[in-house]
Amino acid sequence: MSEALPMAGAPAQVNSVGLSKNDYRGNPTTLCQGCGHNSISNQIIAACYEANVVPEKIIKFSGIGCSSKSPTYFLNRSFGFNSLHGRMPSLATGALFGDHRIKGLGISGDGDSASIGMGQFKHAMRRNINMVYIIENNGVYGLTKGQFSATADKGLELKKQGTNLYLPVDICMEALASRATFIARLFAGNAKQVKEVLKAALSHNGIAVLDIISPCVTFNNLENSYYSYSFGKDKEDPLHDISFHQASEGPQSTVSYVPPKPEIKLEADMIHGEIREVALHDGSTIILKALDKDYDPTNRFEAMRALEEAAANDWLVTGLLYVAPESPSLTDVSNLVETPLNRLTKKDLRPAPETIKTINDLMF
Ligand SMILES: Cc1ncc(C[n+]2csc(CCOP(=O)(O)OP(=O)(O)O)c2C)c(N)n1
Ligand code: SF4
Ligand SMILES: [Mg+2]
Repeated sequence: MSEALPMAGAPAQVNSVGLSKNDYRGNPTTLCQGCGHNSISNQIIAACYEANVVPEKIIKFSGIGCSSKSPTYFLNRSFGFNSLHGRMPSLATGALFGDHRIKGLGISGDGDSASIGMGQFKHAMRRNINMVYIIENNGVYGLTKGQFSATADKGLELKKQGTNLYLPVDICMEALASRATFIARLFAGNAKQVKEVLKAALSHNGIAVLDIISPCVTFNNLENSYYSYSFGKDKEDPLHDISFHQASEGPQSTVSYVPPKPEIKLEADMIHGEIREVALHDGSTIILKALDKDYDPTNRFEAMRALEEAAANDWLVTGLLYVAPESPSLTDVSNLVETPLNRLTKKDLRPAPETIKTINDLMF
């Protein structure tokens, strides 16, 4: 759907935090034209604008790769840090621990997360750090000229690389095994779905892993590759339709992400039947409607089954695969004081003289 052009001289439309869409943009992209990563950056801008995110409350992280360059192309008002290759999760863990009021937005690649960074990736999951973790997955190391990554299909033949001999790593499967609390597989060519799931992910308290198939138009866009636009378009099998739903639009018939805005009165509009509602921590809700089955995204077994079935049939199963909305995040279980650690002064940290005396008396 194309955006309506603003009228000359008309004030820019603003969201409920008083920002226009331009306030969410970044620098012009330097990636190849048609790269899936650019589509994802555009949806990040749209999702943050529509979800009324305050950019200063987001911190951007990335590793190394074409994908990891992306944070420069959105949210110019947010702080960001480009880590070493594969080291984004540990850097993010430290920073988010330093200020627990901030939400992380991490962009990584399949090379960055599934090859060199796999160990780091898994520990970020089990710690449930408060971050949206996007893997822009194209099956190759785009930045270093298209070598096979750990997610490349077995048997894939690329002109300069020959044949890939190894079985692929499935990022969603790894996330599920590592106890991630929000897992979605998406396709960069399905902009609306990417945007709606991103909005839900931004509301999730804990780690939200988005494995977004993002074709590399330069090094991996063969017709038969899992990571090509043509494969994605032909074989995509959405778990649920996704649309943004306003109460004024009448009875709800599709999957919706509903932001916590007072004017939306969901209850009156919901139809019953094959609808699954998942409440997120900030009061927002995602509602899912299974297309051909009653898909329950809170059921780990069902998520595993959906992934196995898709792999066996060469489907690209997309949508929200799994969510555990009640799981405490790293900062919830860490018994932190209300003031962020990075705002505590020496005075706050120094024990009172009587406390020091008690400790000394115990020791000596
Ligand atoms: C420690 C280290 N090893 C290797 C590299 C070289 N290198 C840079 S980017 C990259 C792979 C990037 O692939 P991916 O994360 O999939 O991103 P893409 O470019 O495909 O988006 C590699 C191997 C590096 N920069 N640092
Ligand atoms: S080389 Fe591939 S991944 Fe890198 S910018 Fe170009 S299309 Fe995108
Ligand atoms: Mg890659």
